[in-house]
Amino acid sequence: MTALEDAPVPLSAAGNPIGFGRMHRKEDVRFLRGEGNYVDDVQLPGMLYGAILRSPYAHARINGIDTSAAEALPGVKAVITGAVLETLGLAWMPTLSYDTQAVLATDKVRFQGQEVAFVVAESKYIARDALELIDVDYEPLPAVADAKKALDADAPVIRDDKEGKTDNHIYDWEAGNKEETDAAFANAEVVVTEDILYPRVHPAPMETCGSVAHMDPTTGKLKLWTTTQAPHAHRTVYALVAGLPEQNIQVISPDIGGGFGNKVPIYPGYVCSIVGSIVTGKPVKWMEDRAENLMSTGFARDYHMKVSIASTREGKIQAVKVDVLADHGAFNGVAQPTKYPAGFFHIFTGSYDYPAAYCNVTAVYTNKAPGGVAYACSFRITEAVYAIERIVDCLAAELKMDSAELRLKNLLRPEQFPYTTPTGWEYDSGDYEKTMRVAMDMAGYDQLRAEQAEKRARGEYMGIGISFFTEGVGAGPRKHMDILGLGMADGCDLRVHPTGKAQVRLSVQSQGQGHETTFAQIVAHELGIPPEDIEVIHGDTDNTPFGLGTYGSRSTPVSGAAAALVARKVRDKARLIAAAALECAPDDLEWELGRWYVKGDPERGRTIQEIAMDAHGALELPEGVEGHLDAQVVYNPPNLTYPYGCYICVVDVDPGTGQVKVRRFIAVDDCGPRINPMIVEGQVHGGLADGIGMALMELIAFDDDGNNLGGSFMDYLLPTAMECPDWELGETVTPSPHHPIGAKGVGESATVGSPAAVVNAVIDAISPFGVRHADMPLTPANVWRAIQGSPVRTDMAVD
Ligand code: MCN
Ligand code: CUN
Repeated sequence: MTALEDAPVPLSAAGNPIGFGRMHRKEDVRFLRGEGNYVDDVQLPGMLYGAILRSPYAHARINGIDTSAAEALPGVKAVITGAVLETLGLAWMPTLSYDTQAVLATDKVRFQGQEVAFVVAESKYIARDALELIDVDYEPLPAVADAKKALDADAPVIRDDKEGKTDNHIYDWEAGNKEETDAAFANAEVVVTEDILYPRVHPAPMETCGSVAHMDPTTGKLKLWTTTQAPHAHRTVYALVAGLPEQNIQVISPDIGGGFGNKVPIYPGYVCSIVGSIVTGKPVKWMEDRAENLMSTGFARDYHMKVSIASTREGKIQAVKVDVLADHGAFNGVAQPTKYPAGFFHIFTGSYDYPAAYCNVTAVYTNKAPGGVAYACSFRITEAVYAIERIVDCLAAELKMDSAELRLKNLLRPEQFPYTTPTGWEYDSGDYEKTMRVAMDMAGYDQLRAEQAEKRARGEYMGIGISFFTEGVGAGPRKHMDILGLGMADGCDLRVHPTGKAQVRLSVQSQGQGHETTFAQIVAHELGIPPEDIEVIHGDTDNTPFGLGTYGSRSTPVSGAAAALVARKVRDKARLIAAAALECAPDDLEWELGRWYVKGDPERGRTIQEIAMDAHGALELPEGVEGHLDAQVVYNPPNLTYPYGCYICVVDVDPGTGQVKVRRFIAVDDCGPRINPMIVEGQVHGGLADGIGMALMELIAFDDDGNNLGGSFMDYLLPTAMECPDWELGETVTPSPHHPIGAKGVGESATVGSPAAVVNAVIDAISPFGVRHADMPLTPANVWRAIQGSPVRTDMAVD
């Protein structure tokens, strides 16, 4: 491993920064050699294979299920239906949320791809063959895939399993101050309103979801290798919902090939693999294929937003309101750990200074797969950022004002922090204008506008789009968040071995974010032990302290704080031991990276490695100091952290074909101090690609009968290097005041912030055709339609 040149801290013998700085990822040694250990790599003696029979209909009554032919197929060990689950007391899904969902459908199927039966067989091929032999007597029912139509009086009632339910309405919820907002709108000089859709998209991680369950019939211990971002939360939820004894459940999430939120929820397949193992007494592996992943696991967004903004003629924003119709699919199975039904949507007021805001959200059931949140989302902040950044551009168009000027006029000022938003959130720190100026300088904003004007005169359509976003990450203070009553706090254990090498145990779980490297760097930064001497252990409930997992970019804000604090606790203990060894008072000692030394006599000191040996050795330890060099903490975050950034996108649009070329993308992020700038840049690169994908091509589309039109990567388009420019990244550093190392999360920033920049750029490019807004995805056909004055279509994926 070699360090990169600009490491700002002392380097270890291996060339790694002892602390924060660029360092190649420790985990890449195995990933680059193809030696990662994913769930599908788990092989156990006598293992059987499961496959799920899924509904071909979006809505149909089940009049009967005949499994006899499948059971008779040689090699089939069990065929499990909802009726079988009932006898085991495992019929209901732990949805991590407010709804009930059968693991396997019994009365009706309510979305295409819903789980109906589970086959366990000697091979995955036999299991798949057996699915075809299961005879389900379906009686197709009218389906509704459109959120607005789902509220019509004559719409088919999807959730007739809920007693007394006669419509598809789920909830109404509101936040902010309606009276003040209405008053601001009534008195405003300028009001702009736009219908803005954030369409249904999917996280589409590289590794699909799956699990290997082994319920040992002799010990009663369940080992579950599974694609989860939250191993401890899953374990407790299995215990709570299925009544399995928690001490007998071990959840292991080994290497995970990407999560992006897709691996927060519990899926029926996980439960089926457990049941398969209980029934057969053997380990059972279930891995979904790509089509199953795209059609039935947690999708994201599907928010229909009517957004209004009020301002003075000079462009001072006075109020914003958003009226949302939220399509939750057939079950309100949104795996989002906030206490609010619409998640953190009410952080929708963005980065601007205005007094009044109000949102109301109505959620509906449709005959579509459940989910709605996941995909680098911070639980609906994505939708909120998109809404506000789009409507600010619409206001700029109405005022005929430059969109950068309008933003600069309204950004929160540094002296306003900590800032309480009109909907009650406390932003921790920020210097927004500085970040925006850095981005504008990098972009050469004025030259770009001059180039655009010149090109327009020649009939060429270039667009410049800005997005200034504020994220809220680091779930979270208990007042805002829980999972089925579990509060948000992360444990962290640190052990320094006699030879001065260390192990740090985390409750969070990496799916590609590089935790094995960055958490070693945090401990290195606090203790001076080289990062290559620190092993990071995670993803195994038997070997790590309790905590609620990785999502909402919470690992750095919460577990990162825990890691820093546990290292400081070890450092404090080391001081007492060093004082004993040096025969002085602890107060006489001073710390420098990796060493306690005597004030005024720097030659006399003990390195952390020497202290580790003393702690385990024959040294007479001072009164009250136990042996060994280790510590534990549980970190209870006092607030979210609020990273932010300014993104500028430059596109060229061909008005004849509607083709969009993203020519440049400037991204300036402020996530406080960067533990590993290279990893942060990697996170931003990925998120920017996500943003281009969502803005220009990604869509889970349905026809009127609820048929999913995007079951493969031929129709669900993902961006590749071909669609991405060379990213131009910048940074500003504004520490979080309440975090021990000032760091804010960044894993979702670019996904949250970038779609608006791309869409704003495309709309800016085609604004001469009178276009003020067009919905994502801005495929060539949709851009062309917008130019022709026709609405975009979101009922077709590839178009
Ligand atoms: N980091 C840093 N300095 C900071 C902030 C973060 O060096 N100031 C580093 C962290 O130490 C960590 C990485 O950046 O190695 C991301 O940290 P953080 O922002 O805390 O996010 P999490 O580790 O909690 O990751 C979750 C976040 C989410 S919620 C989604 S969704 C997403 C994302 O991360 N999914 C990803 N990025 C992903 N990246 C990959 N490769 N795969 C996914 O599934
Ligand atoms: Cu919402 S996607 Mo990330 O929080 O796992």
